[in-house]
Amino acid sequence: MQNNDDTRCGYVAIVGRPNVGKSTLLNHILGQKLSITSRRPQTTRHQVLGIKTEDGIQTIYVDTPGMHKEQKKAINRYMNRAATSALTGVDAIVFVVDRLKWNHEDQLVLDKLQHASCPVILAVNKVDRIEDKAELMPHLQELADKHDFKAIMPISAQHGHNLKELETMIEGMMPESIHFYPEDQVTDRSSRFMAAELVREKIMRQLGDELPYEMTVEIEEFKHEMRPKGPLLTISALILVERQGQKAIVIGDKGARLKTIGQEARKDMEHMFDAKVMLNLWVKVKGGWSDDDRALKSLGYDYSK
Ligand SMILES: Nc1nc2c(ncn2[C@@H]2O[C@H](COP(=O)(O)OP(=O)(O)OP(=O)(O)O)[C@@H](O)[C@H]2O)c(=O)[nH]1
Ligand SMILES: [Mg+2]
Repeated sequence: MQNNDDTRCGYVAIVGRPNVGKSTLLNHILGQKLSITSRRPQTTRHQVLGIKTEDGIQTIYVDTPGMHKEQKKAINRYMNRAATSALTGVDAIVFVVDRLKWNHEDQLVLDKLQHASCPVILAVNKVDRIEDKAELMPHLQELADKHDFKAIMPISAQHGHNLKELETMIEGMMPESIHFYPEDQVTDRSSRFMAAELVREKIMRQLGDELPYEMTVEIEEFKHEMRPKGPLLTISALILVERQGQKAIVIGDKGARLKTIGQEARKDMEHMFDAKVMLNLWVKVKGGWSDDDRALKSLGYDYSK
């Protein structure tokens, strides 16, 4: 921890509806993969901190689940709550939207932001995919009329467009303060959490449209050993689904899909943990977990966080 009067430190919430590119933005700013991403909405389920300390400024980014209207299940209520709770106690908010598409869920997020007591930057993401650039300017003007944004910035989280400018603006908003985290810490999440998320990401990416949203991953074993050739991690993960049919989908023909999921997750884990990884995956049916508060809690969906 630093104790210098010149240091600055603060929190920045990254919010928006599902699939607009919030986690991609966090990862790009941090320069490493901390939060999982996929082309499916509702990929992020928990708050994930990304901590960046540079030139005496510590910026603590809070990635959040996409806010959405559908609240039928306990897990959806959990996700919306995890997103909304990030709006309080932060020094800045980055509200991410997808190009020129403004829908009722963007409006839902904006309604929540009206109560925020800190400045809001609107980041119009995925501009790399706008074909007719002439459409952008009038749209930005329309967005400007919706709220008193501190700034409206067209960005591409994936290609890095305008991200330096965005970061500089955010850093300028961080208050004078001692640093809350050691300089080399990049997240608040445990290695077990990261391992579970990487498996979930590969499932989200592999399963495309037949994807069971009703799927979660629990780490049962996470063992670290020193071997003559270097460190070895043995990780056993349980993939929980709601129904038998979903189990068959995750496993795939003769186990082919589960094998690919395992290979891809292991590759990312070896990179993340800088160790050899032995990954064991199992799939189990546990009906009703996604709408059961107690089951959610035991699976790490903790409302107090
Ligand atoms: N072309 C393009 N695609 C992007 C950009 N940013 C994100 N994406 C893609 O958009 C999809 C969603 O990105 P995520 O970062 O997972 O979105 P999210 O807002 O975190 O989504 P949830 O966690 O579900 O709320 C992924 O396929 C990304 O690769 C961008 O700047 N340009
Ligand atoms: Mg996300």
